[in-house]
Amino acid sequence: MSEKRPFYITTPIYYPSGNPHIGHCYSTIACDVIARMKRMQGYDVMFLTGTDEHGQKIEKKAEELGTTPKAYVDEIVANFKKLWSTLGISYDRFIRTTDDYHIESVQKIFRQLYDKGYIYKSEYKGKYCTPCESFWTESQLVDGKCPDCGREVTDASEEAYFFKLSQFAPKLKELLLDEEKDFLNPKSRVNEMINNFIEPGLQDLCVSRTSFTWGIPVDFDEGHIVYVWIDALSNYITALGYLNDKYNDFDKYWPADMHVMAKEIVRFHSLIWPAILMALDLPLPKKVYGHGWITFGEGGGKMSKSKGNVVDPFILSERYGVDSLRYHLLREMVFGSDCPYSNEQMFMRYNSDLANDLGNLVSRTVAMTVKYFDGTLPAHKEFNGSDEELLSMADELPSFVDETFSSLRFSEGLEKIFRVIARANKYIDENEPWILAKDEAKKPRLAAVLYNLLDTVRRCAILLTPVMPHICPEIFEQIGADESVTTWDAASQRHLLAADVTVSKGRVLFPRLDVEKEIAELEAMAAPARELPEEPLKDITNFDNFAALDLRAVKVISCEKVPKSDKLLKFIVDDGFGERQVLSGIAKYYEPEQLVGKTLAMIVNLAPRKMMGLESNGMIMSVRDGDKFRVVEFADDIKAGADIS
Ligand code: ME8
Repeated sequence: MSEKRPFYITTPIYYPSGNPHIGHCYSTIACDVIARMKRMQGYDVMFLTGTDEHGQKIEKKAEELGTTPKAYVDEIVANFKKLWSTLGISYDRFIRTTDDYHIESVQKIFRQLYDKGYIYKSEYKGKYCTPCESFWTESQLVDGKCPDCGREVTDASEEAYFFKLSQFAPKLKELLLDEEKDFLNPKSRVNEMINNFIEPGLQDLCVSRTSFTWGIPVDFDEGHIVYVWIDALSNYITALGYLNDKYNDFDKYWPADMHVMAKEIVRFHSLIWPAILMALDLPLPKKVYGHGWITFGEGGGKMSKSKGNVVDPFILSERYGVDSLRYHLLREMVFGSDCPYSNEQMFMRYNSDLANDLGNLVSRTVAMTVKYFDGTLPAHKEFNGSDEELLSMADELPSFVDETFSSLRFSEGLEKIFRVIARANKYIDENEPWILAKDEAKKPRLAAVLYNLLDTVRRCAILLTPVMPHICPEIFEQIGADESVTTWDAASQRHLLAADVTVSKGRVLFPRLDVEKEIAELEAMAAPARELPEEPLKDITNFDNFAALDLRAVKVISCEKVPKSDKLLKFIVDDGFGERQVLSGIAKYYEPEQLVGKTLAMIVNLAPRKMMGLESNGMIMSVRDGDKFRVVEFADDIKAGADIS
């Protein structure tokens, strides 16, 4: 038996500096589709994803929230995993850069690079963008700001280790221009890398920091932390067991077949990463793909957590189906370009492609098979030349889908599948089964028409399985296709369904959406949730209860702390009729002098109570402000004793 060929595909490892959003979903779904397709094609797939958990940004965020970096990331990583499970992401391995085995390997990698003379110690002076964890030279800044995200950069100067990136410039240029290797796609990124980074002269890269601690320590020089990108990029090999005992798959899966990411981090994957691998004497990944951004809102720009314009993938997949969301993202995004995200566009696409074309084709075909043949087609069928166009269109699909999906050109591949689906719908109208059904002599022709339709659905659904892994099995069930005829190879062959296939009616796969209604509902959900007061509303009472309370404005004559109590203040107030003593538990929020002379609200007819041995005659009213209380006060010209109603 021949060994399965290995196939190794990776997503970027995401920063858990905020919860995952639609942008992260795109890269991850894209990789999932390729991984699923390759598995169907018989490859032994390793699909890796994970989280990039070190660095100053995470350290700061945790500090702001008063927690530890690890506790902070643990929670967000759990959300990433939950989302991947919701979206049916079939990753084989999930790496966290805080995993012990990864830390151990990175320390060894750093030491190897140092021992081999590719890392040296010097002083770093330059600009640093904290959100991007990137160092920049003055000349790389755009209007004095970070060229990636446009934010402020800060001066940084410290003793640091440097990686001799400059030395690799000629080899990197050769790699990028090697047409046969076709290392980086789309090609526009090749020019970008050469013109923006290699031609101006690659600088050596600062690869350690001493100004924060949340990272992997350089194990031979205390106080130095490995630069987060060296830590992060190494994940692609540490996750296979490179320089650790956790896994033992390095020889099997390395070099990676594909690293997938968006354009802003292509620089790290097509320059720094290959240079590190060259320095380590390791083979280079075969392909690097830098797709565009899903953008959101009028200004465009990469949708990110920091801009707050996030569409919730949990809500979308729950309301419209995971497979619809997967389909939409892949169908809309043209590889290499940015793609604005719009719910409206998603609903239109859903209605036209999924509900009208695919859903309708399946339900009409199954319904007619049930209606005209009680669900089981007769063996005797009459095919004719007019069937050829539909069948040959389907013949062309598998190789085209393989080629386009494998190079992240999902929209092209999907468009072609849906052209066949549209052609099949037209084939129904051309053949008018409802007319054929009226004439017993035409039943063999009717059977052939329905069989061609069912078999075309089968072939399309096979190719759609990686994109819609939840719905396609339902389609197979409805059209009576068993496992033996739904393999990837089976998509290339005509007429594999049993000649006497039996269909079974199922649920409506894609119920039509009322676009306006859905948009309104999503908008309502997006409105910020109202923060409810801590105290729930009390039961209704009658007017007499209210009228029984005597509420008055009172003037504070004196105020002092009650000895041995950190809560109580003792007031002497004028209630308009005379002076009285009252206590109030607001000592934590006011210095006594602040309150003298103020006009406050008070319930004056409560029965006297004793607190800390002192009598309190009434209750000063205060209002909750978060976890504090503030007195209810009036303007000075309100007279003592004025009643409140
Ligand atoms: O850069 N459109 O992590 P990150 C499309 N930790 N893709 C998007 C996107 C959008 N609007 N937003 C995010 C990092 N992505 C590093 C990576 S790898 C060794 C280290 C996807 O959380 C896209 O793949 O900022 C992008 O490159 C990645 O998330 C950035 O994720």
